[in-house]
Amino acid sequence: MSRRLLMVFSLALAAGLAACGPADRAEVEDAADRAAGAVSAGAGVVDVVAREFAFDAPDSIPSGWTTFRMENAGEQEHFLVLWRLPDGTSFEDYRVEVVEVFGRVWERYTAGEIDREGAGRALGEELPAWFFTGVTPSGGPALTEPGESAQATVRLVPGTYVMECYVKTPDGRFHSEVGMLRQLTVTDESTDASPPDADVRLTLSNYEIASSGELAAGTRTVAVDVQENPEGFLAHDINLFRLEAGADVQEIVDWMDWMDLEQFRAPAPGYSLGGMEHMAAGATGYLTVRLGPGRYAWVSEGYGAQGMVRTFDVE
Ligand SMILES: [Cu+2]
Repeated sequence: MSRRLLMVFSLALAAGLAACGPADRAEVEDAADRAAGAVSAGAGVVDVVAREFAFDAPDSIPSGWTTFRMENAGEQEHFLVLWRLPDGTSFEDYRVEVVEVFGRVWERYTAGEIDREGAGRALGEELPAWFFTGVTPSGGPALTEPGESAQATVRLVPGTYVMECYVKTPDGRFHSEVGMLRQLTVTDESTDASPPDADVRLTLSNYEIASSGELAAGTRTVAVDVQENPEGFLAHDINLFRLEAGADVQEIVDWMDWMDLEQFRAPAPGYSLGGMEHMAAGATGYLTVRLGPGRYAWVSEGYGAQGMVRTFDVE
């Protein structure tokens, strides 16, 4: 079953969302960060504030290499995944043909009228074909703890995109359903920005996370290459967690299963530090993160149980 199904629902949509200007980042980065490759404000940088329950973000941005800096100003975990809609499909089409249909199926599932398998089957039958074949998962900053910021650099082609977070509230409502679903237009004008240099590369395949090397403490940039994606609709992503003493990686893997009615509800059982949201096969994105000494885990949403988990230590 796909995660992309999630991009779905949310009748609440962008209607109530106010667009705010970029956050004031003057205080944010220190000299060490800049030396280590963090971006400065300017062309190709988009500041987004995530909170309960909205993205404060621009409505329109240039295409090309783009760095999203997402600050989580809320009290629950949030992420920002970008879905590019097929040409000729509008955000309103998406709302009516995908969001509303998903909402009705999910209602039957939560009411116990259908089980998990039945819900998956119903979604496969009732969502439009373009949803499965025409939507391009385009990355974005992954799961991020309240009070933290995450930085992800992706290459965007012009088009109409959906920005979404579908973490669930403690009582089980998808964030996208209560406001974290928003349209983003990517224009023909290009940022002319270049991708950052990477310290380490992660390669995502079915079903493995391969790493080109070790990460040291400091501000580091990780390239994420999606080599292949499974059949169906759930493309690979990667989420970074810092493991506090006593943390159970299996508990995090179990939690990252949005189709389970009890899982994927804030708060997560680990300290989330961003990552790279779902991307199409062949795509590369870059995440930049500040690492202190400690134990960490990369976890792929939905595929941790198939082996897409990797723990590592930073000295
Ligand atoms: Cu959220």
